[in-house]
Amino acid sequence: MAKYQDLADAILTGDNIKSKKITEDLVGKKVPAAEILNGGLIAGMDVVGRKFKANEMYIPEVLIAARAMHAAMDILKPLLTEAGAPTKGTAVIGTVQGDLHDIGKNLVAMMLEGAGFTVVDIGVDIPAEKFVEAAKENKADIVGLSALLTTTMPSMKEVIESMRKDAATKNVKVIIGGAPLTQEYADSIGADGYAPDASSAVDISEELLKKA
Ligand code: B1M
Repeated sequence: MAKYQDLADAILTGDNIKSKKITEDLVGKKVPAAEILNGGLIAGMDVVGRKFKANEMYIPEVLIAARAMHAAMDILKPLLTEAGAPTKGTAVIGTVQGDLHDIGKNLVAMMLEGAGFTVVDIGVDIPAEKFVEAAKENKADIVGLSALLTTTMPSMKEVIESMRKDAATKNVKVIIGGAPLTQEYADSIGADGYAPDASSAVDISEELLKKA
């Protein structure tokens, strides 16, 4: 029987055919989906995240690893939902209003998913009220905002203000990221966290939920 390490290696090398095949094999052998997720997928994505942070892996390789992870997740998702497998938390993520850049946001979504979060990606050009709505609907623990344009950064403040005004979302943690952003900007608009890159977004989300 294929081992978890083989699955983690398939993710790391971006081999989507192998990751699908190994996952099918493990599922066929009645290995619980949550074990496959933790032992293989999350373990593999953890290495991807660390290598990306250390500049030992680059964006195209990370995207290929993501494809291999998604090939396996397609098999596991229905089983995990059936089994009610615990997740680290639910993250709603989107690019703010007026902004169509989504490559960075997709990387963050994929890293969070790979780390064991349930991710609800609500897309690009998302107005404040949609973030609030999605946070409520999905009982989000984290809301992630991405912006790549200096002109759309102020939309992040609007989202945070709208969330803080609503009793159902006022305590939800908000993290922000995107090339023009800084920790100072995050502090100035009342965000709970700022992540300069996708793997830091995972670290910060985990830290924030530990403190909550
Ligand atoms: Co645009 N664009 N673009 N563009 N574009 C930039 C951002 C720009 C810097 C290019 C430049 O002029 N040098 C510039 C912004 C200037 C500014 O605001 N100061 C710019 C501009 C001006 C524009 C248009 C206005 C151009 C025009 O039409 N005149 C227009 C705006 C459209 C709109 O959004 N309304 C536009 C359009 C586009 C394309 C559609 C052509 C395309 C986007 C395609 C897509 O995303 N599907 C595009 C692209 C590709 C870029 C560049 C070249 C690359 C962006 C990217 O994907 N980087 C960019 C120049 C550049 O950055 N070199 C540029 C790779 C990505 C992995 O990095 O998104 O930073 P990044 O994400 C990182 C981190 O920032 C962080 O993690 C990621 C991974 O490590 N991160 C988060 C991101 N989101 C996070 C969220 C988090 C945490 C971390 O928590 C939730």
